[in-house]
Amino acid sequence: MTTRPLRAILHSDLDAFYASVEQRDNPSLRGKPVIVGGDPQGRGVVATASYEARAFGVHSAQPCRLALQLCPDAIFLRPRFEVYRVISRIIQAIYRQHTPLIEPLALDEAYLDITSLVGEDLAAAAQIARNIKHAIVEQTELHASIGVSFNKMLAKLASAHQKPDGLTVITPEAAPAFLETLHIGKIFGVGDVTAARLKDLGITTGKALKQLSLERLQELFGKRGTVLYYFVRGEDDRPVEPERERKSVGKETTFERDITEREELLVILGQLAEQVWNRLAELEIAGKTITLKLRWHDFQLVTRSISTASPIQDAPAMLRYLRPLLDQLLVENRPVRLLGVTLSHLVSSQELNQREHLETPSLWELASE
Ligand code: DCP
Ligand code: MG
Repeated sequence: MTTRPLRAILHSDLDAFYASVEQRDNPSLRGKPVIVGGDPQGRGVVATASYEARAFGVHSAQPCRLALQLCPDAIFLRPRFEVYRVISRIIQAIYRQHTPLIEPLALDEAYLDITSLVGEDLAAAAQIARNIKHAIVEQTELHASIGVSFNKMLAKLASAHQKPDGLTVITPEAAPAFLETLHIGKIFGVGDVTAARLKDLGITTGKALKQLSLERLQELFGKRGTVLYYFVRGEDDRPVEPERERKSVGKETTFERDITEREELLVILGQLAEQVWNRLAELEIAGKTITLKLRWHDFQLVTRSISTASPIQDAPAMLRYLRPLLDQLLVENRPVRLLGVTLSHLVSSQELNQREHLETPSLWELASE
C-alpha cells in the first residue's frame, strides 16, 4: 500500500549533460565519442561521456586511461563549468515558471513538486513535463529526460527509464509491477557492493527483494535496509526541499575487492578528490575541513579530519591533506574495503577563478610524488 498524501513529483535530468553541451557548441563533435573529464594521459576520471562513447563501455567516474583503452578514438575535453552553470540557471528559470518547489540535485538535475498545480493527476503532471522539455530544447538546444510519479524515488527511477529524451510516468497502479521487474542495482541506495551481496542471496529483482522481511533487511544493511524495504514497496515520503542547505560535498567508493597497497589507495583517493572538486566547481564553493573516511575489511569505520585556515579549492590541495591522513591510518597489510572524501565548512568562493583552476598542476603529478 502506498502512503498518503500522494504528490505530483517531476525528476528532470539532462542527457549526457557536459558532453551534450560540448557537442552543441562544437558541431564537429556531434555523432562522435566525446569524453569530458581529466587528462587521458594522466590518471584523471571521466566526468561524463557522450552516448557514442558510452557504446564502448565508457562511463562517469571511470579512470580516463581505461576510457581511452575502451574507446581509442574518443575526443577528450576538459569541463567548462562556467558554461554549464549558465545553462543550469536558464533551466532553473524554466522550472520556476511552474513551481517554487524545486530541489536541485546537481547542475543538470532537480526534483519539482507540482502538486499545487495538478493535485494527484499524473496525466496533467506529464503535460507540464512535456512543456518543460519543450522549453528546455527551445532555450538551450539540450534534451532532458523527465520522470513523473507520486514520490521522489519513483520520479527519479522514471527519468532514468527511457533516457535519452525520455518522458516516463509511473502511476500508483503501475508502481508495484515496475518495481518488481526492476533490477535491484537501479534502486536508490543499492550500490555495486550491496547489489553483489543481494545477488549472493539469490536476489536480483525487486520482486525477490520484497520477499525479505524488514528485520532481515535491517540485519543485512542496517538503516539502509529500512529504506530498501519501503522503497521496493514504492513508499517514499521525503518532501521536495528547496532550501536544503548544503553542509558538505563528499564522494566515497566501496571496492569490489579489498585493497592493501598504499599506492593503489592513493590513486583512488585522487579519483575521489577529483570528483569532489568537480562538484565544488559546479557549485562555486570551497571548503575548510577535509575528512577521510576509511572502512577496514572487517567493516570497522574510521575517519580523520583536518581543518585549514583558507578554503581548499582544488583536487591537488585536497590530496596534499589526504595523503598524511591516510598514512596515519594505514596499518601494515590491513585490507581496506571503502574510502571516502568529504569537504565541509563550505564557503562560497566568488574568487574561485576558473582559469587558475585549469592551470593548476595535474593532480596526478602530485599523486605520484
Ligand atoms: N558528473 C561528474 N562525475 C560523476 C557523475 C556526473 O562530474 N561521477 C557530472 C558530469 C555530468 C553531470 O555531472 O554531465 C550530470 O551527471 P549525470 O549523472 O546526470 O550524468 P549525465 O547528465 O552526463 O548523463 P545522463 O544522461 O545519464 O543523465
Ligand atoms: Mg544528467
